[in-house]
Amino acid sequence: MRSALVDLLRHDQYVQVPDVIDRAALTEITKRTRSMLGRYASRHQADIPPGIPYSVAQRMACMTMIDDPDDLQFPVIRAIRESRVWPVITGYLKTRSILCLIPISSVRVVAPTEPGVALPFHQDGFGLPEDAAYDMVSVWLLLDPAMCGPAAPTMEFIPGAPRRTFPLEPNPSNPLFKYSQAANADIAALDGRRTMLTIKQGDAVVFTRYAPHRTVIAPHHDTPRYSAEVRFLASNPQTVELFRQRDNPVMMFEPRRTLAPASIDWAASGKSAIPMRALPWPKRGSWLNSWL
Ligand SMILES: O=C(O)CCC(=O)C(=O)O
Repeated sequence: MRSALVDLLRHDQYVQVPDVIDRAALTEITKRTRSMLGRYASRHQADIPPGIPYSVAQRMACMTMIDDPDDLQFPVIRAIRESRVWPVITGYLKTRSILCLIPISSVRVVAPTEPGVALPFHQDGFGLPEDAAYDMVSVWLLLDPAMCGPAAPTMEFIPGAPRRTFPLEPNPSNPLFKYSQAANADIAALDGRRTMLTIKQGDAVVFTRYAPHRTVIAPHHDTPRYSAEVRFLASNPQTVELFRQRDNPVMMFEPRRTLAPASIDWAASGKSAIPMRALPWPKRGSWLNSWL
């Protein structure tokens, strides 16, 4: 089925989709996210136990930390799977076999008092081979507050960017992001199109690996913003092999079954293949009850 949202995503490299997560899921995910980020946010990176996928520099934590590692239920990913954004993902990637890349799916807090955590312009596909098989879509969800843009930090995008990965900026504005900041010259060439987003709680911004985007913390912002970002690729022989070689835990969605990592031993990551299990997928919405 042809979809206007998919067409827009192809054209602009990003699209806003309203009302993606329902209130109950949103409330619970936000509660867990706040508590998890609160545990680490005041620490220094050196204090974070080894093997925990947490970046103090960016105030972000890998998605699996939302759950007890013994019972990986992936509530944010499930909520997306059951939402109106799913057909946008499958439509854009042209397949119903989808893979979610867990290590770069995260929750994050951006506080107006910490301009150092603002990511400069970057594209998310810089760590992937430049080939159509590795196209990627991110689903970014606003968890809290009710809106970002007016009073809370937001994001800026450049619509209609070319489908290529820009080189890295040789003089990054913040050395923390020297491995991700897109070259200023490439951004400047598209400068006139910069668009600052106003995003409602529960809305998603869906964007491709080529969409240049950055965090915006403005002087008038006075409210911290909590968000989640989840990355999806087509599940095909190339992506499966790449992430197997990298020992990256993935979640796999096929038309009739869902596979998730059976456990994630982050400390041992890179040493062994990650075991998978079929995820029980009860009727729409009912998993939330057991998880709440
Ligand atoms: O949340 C932000 O401000 C930046 C997020 C981002 O760059 C991403 O999800 O790729």
